[in-house]
Amino acid sequence: MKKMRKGISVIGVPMWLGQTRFGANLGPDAIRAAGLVTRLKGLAYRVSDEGNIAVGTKAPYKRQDKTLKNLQPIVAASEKVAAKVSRTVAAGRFPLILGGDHSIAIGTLAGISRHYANLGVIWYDAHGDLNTPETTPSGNIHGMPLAASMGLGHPALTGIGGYVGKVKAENLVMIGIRDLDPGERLLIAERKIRVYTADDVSRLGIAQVIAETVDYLSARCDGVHLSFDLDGIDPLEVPGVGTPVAGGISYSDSLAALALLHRSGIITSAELVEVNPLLDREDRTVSAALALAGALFGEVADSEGICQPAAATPS
Ligand code: 6HN
Ligand code: MN
Ligand code: MN
Ligand code: MN
Repeated sequence: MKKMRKGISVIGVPMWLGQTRFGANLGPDAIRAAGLVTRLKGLAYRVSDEGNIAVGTKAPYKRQDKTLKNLQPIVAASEKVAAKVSRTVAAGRFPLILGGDHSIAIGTLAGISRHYANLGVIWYDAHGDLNTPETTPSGNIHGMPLAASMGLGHPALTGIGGYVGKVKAENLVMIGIRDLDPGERLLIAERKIRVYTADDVSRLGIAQVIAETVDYLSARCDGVHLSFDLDGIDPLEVPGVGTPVAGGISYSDSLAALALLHRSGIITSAELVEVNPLLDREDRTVSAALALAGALFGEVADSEGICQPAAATPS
């Protein structure tokens, strides 16, 4: 299992066409403006801000497939994201991708998985994002990235990066889930995907859920990507997301989850998605994204770590 690396590349993907609310495109720059790079540098990482990937920003096209909205600009952006992320991994750096809506995960996983035989994925989200054009209730592609990455859905999406099948069902752990469409439930049951719902987290405690996840993935995977959708957290605490679902994992448990993942050393890439600054005038969501990134890289320490807050797992 590769360890967390010292060089971090921050890559913004200002995509909002995977859903319908303008503003998710402002996520990357809002998180930067709040001080992300300085904060990570303060933890003794070498950080390079790679800027934003140029993505389509046109308002949704009028005449288009109602089950695959804005397919063309999303495909074009995903190829660019995949290429950029792949170069980052090849250079031995940790890719930290800032969204943008969750459709960007199609590109990030395409760029990352080619470097691993068995990429593990932690999908922290209220939703499954396992829809296909056949099962989608909305036509929004941000509800499809995990299915596409497993090879299910439109060929233009499943084939991003020039290969099909980035994530195997048995290498996936979903955490925070509380809103699934019927087709998604079926898929989870059929493929026996490991799921911890928000209720499971309340019942078991976040420490146990993360401990089980780390044990499970470290036994079978050669790298682990964390795909963190901010709507996994309770929207009463983190309201700036486009598709909020009541309940969810608390903000403090979410920080603890990422601190525990840091400790585990298993995370080799990560993305923070669905931050929409326009839906949160108090900027709590942007602050949360910043604190979550800090926790993932060792900022939030338990009492043992107070004297060595910057102690990162050596690369
Ligand atoms: N996300 N399951 C719903 C859909 O439209 O397919 C919601 C998807 C939300 C996706 O939050 O990344
Ligand atoms: Mn999502
Ligand atoms: Mn692979
Ligand atoms: Mn979600």
